Amino acid sequence: MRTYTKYEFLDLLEDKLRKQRMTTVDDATDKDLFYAIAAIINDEVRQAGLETVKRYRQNKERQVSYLSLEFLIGRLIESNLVNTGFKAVCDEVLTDLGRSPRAVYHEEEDAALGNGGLGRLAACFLDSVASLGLAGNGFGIRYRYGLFEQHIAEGHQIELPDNWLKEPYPWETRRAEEAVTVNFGGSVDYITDDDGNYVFTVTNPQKVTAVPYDVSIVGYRNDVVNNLRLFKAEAADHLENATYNSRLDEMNAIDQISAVLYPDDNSEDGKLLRLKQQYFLVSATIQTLVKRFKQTFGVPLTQFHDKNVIQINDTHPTLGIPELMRVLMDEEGLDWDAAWHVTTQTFAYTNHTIMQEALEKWSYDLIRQLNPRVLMIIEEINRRFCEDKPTEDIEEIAIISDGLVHMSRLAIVGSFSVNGVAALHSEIIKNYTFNAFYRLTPDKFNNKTNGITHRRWLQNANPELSRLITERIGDTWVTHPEQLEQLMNYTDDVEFLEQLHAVKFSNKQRLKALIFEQTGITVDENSIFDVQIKRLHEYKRQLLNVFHMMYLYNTIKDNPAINMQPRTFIFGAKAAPGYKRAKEIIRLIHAVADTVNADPAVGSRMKVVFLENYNVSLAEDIIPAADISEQISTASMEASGTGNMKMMMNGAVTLGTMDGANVEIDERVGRDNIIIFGLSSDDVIGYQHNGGYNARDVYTNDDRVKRVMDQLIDDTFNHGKSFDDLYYHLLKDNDPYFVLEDFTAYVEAQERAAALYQDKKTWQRMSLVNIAQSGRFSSDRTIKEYNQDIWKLHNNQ
Ligand code: GPV
Repeated sequence: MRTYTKYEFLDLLEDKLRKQRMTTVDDATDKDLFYAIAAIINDEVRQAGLETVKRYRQNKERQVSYLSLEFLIGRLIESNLVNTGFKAVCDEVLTDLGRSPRAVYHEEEDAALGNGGLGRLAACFLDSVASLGLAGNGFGIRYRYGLFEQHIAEGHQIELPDNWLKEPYPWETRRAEEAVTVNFGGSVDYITDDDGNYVFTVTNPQKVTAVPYDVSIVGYRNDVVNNLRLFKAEAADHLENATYNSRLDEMNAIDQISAVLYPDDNSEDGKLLRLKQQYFLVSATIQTLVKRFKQTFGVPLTQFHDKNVIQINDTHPTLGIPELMRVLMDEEGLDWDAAWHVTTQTFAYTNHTIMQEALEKWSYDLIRQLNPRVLMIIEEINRRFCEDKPTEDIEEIAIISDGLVHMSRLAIVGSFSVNGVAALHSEIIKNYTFNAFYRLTPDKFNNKTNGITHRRWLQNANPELSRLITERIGDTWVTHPEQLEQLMNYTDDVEFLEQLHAVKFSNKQRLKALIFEQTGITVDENSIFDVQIKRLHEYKRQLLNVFHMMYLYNTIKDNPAINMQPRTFIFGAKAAPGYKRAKEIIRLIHAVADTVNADPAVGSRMKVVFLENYNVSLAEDIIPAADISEQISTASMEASGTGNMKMMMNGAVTLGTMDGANVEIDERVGRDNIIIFGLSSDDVIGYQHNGGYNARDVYTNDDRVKRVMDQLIDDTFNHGKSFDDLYYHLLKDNDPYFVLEDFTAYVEAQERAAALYQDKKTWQRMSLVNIAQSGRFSSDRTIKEYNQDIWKLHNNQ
C-alpha cells in the first residue's frame, strides 16, 4: 500500500469531500470527514484485496473458512488506518484542520454482530489471520439489528434495537451476483439410479436468497486484505405463491432470518428462527466454497479438503457438516464414504463452554421442519457412528437421543480436530464433558488458548502506553508481541515505572471525564479503578463483587473514621433480555451504587459506577484505565475469558480465581504479580459430584455473609422492591455458583489488593510484569498455533 504526505492526504480528503459528500473542508461535519476518510481507505484496500485474491488463486492456496454466527467487530476506522499505515498522517491532517480525530472516528457505529467473548474472539482472529498473511476468510450473518442497546431506567435494564445500518456502512460491498439459494423445508423424494443407488431430491422447498456483503479485513502493513462475507436473507425475485398477499407474507418471513442477532450469551434459546439462521449461514457458505473450489482448482471434489479447512466457532455452525455431505452426495454425486471422508477431513470444531445450558440440543422435529434431508443425513451419521460402539457407551455418545440432536456430539464426530480455548478448559473437556469421545479418538483433542489482537487492544486503545513501550524496546513488538517480554529489563527502573504510572493516571483522568459525562458521578482518579466488564452471567459472579462492596460499605458505616484505600468500582454488563436473575443483579448494582454514592459518611473512600451499553468501543476507553481486573468466575465455568488478557496487556493486575486462562496468566506472571483466591476447579467439580456445598451453613455461621444477605431484603439499599429472588435462590437452590463459599477468600484477596496498591513501587512493578508477559496472549500466537496444528496453510510471510 502506498504512503501519503500530509499534503497529498489533504488533497485526497478534499477531493472525497467534494465528490462524495458535496462539501468542503470548511463546511464538513465530523460525519462527512468520517465517510471521506473511509473512502480514501477503501480505494487502497479494495485494490489490495483484488491482488490478494489473485495471488491466492494463482498459488492455488489452501484456505481456512472461519464460520461463526457472531463477529463482534466494533469500529473499523482506526484499525484500518493503522493497518494501512495512514493513521499518523490522517491524525495530523485532521488536527491541522482544527478537528478532533477522536470525534471524527467516533462517527462510526459499532458493528455489534456478536454477544461477547465468542464474537469478539472471531473478530480478533480475522485481524491476526490477515496480519500474519494467512489465507483465511470469515463467514457470518449480516444482522439488520445487532446486539441490543442497553439503557438503564431506575436501575432496570431497558433494551432498544441496535439500528446500526441507519446510515450506509462504508466497509461493506454488496455482491448480488454471487448470491446463492438456501432451501428450507420441503419433502424428500428419491429415485434409484442405474447402479441401484438412491438419488435424493427435495421438492417444494422454501427458497431463500443469501446475498453476500463483503467487508475487507486489512492485515497490518503487509498488503494482505482478506474478507469477511456476511450473508443477508432476501426473497427470491419470483416467489411462486398464489396471491399477492401470500407473497408479501413470505417476503416478510424471509426478511426475519437475518433481521436480528439472538442476544443470548452462553445459553441456547431453542427457537426455530435461530436454527434457521444457523442453517442459512452454513448452507450459503458451503455452497459458496464448493462453487469456488470447482471454479479455481479443476480437480474432483474428492480433493476438497486439500484446499479447504472449515473452523466452526462453537456448535452454532455444526449443520455445516450434514450440509457438506448433502451437497457432495445429492448435488455432486459422491457416494457416502467419499463424502464422509472429505467432510471429516474438512471440519474442525472449537468448543467454548462446558455449561449444560449452552450445549446446544435441537429437537429432532425442529430439524425435520428446517430441512428433512439434513435430518436424514444426521440420522445416518448417527447410525453408522453408533453401529460398532459398546451399548454401555451409547447414552453418552449418541448424536440423537430422547428426540434431541446433540450438536456437540455431531461436531466431534464430523471433525478431525476438537479444541478447547484454554489449557484448563481443554483438560476438562477431555476428562469430563466429552470423555467418552476422548477415549475413542484421543488424538482429535487439542488446546488453543485464546488471544486478543494487541493491535486493537494495546496499540490503538492505549497510544500513550504504546509510545512509552516503543521508546524503550523499539517497535518490533507490534509485529512480534512476544518481544514485550524485553520490558522485564525495566522492573527496577524507577524512572520507567513512574512513566508507566503517569500513563495510567492520564488514562484514568480521561475515564473519569467519561464517567462524569455519562453518569454525573465524580470519581477520584487516585482511587483504585476496580473493573468488572463482561456479560452479566451468574457464573461470572458479579454478585460476589457486589457482596464485597456491600461488606465494605458496612465496614465504613460501623467505623466512620476508618482509613481505607479509596476505590472506584466500575461495571459494564449487558444481561440477556430474558435472563431475569441477571437483570436483578444489574438492579442490585444500581441500588448499592445509589446508596453508597449518595452517603456523605462514605466520602471519597468508595464510588460505584455502572456504565451503560457496554460494547467494544466503551471497552477501548475503560481497559487502559483499569488497575484491577476482576476475573472471578466460579472455577471450571469460564472456558477462557479474553477480557482478562486485554486488561493484563494494559497493565491491570488480575484479581481472579484459578479458572480459564487466568491459570495461564498466573503461570506467566508468577504468584507475586496476580491475586488469586477461592475454590479450584477440582474443588468445584468435587462439590458438584456430592450435591454442592451447604450455602445455608455459610449464611448461618459467617456474620458478614449473613449481614449482606439480609440486606438484600431489608431497606439498607435504595430500591423499589427488595431482592427476594436473589436471596431465596442463594439459600434454597444452594447457590450453584459458590458465591457464599468464596466470599471470605474474596474479601481477603481484596484486602491484599488494597495493601499492594498502597505500596506504590510494588504495584507499578506488578503492572509492568503483566504488560511484559502479555505477548503470549496476542491472538497472533493463537492463530499461529491453529495454523501449525490444524489448518496447515501455506505461510506467505
Ligand atoms: I458457548 N463464550 C461466549 O462468549 N458466548 C457463548 O455463547 C459461548 C462462549 C465465551 C466463553 O464464555 C469465554 O470463556 C471465552 O473466552 C470466549 O467464549 C471465547 O472463547
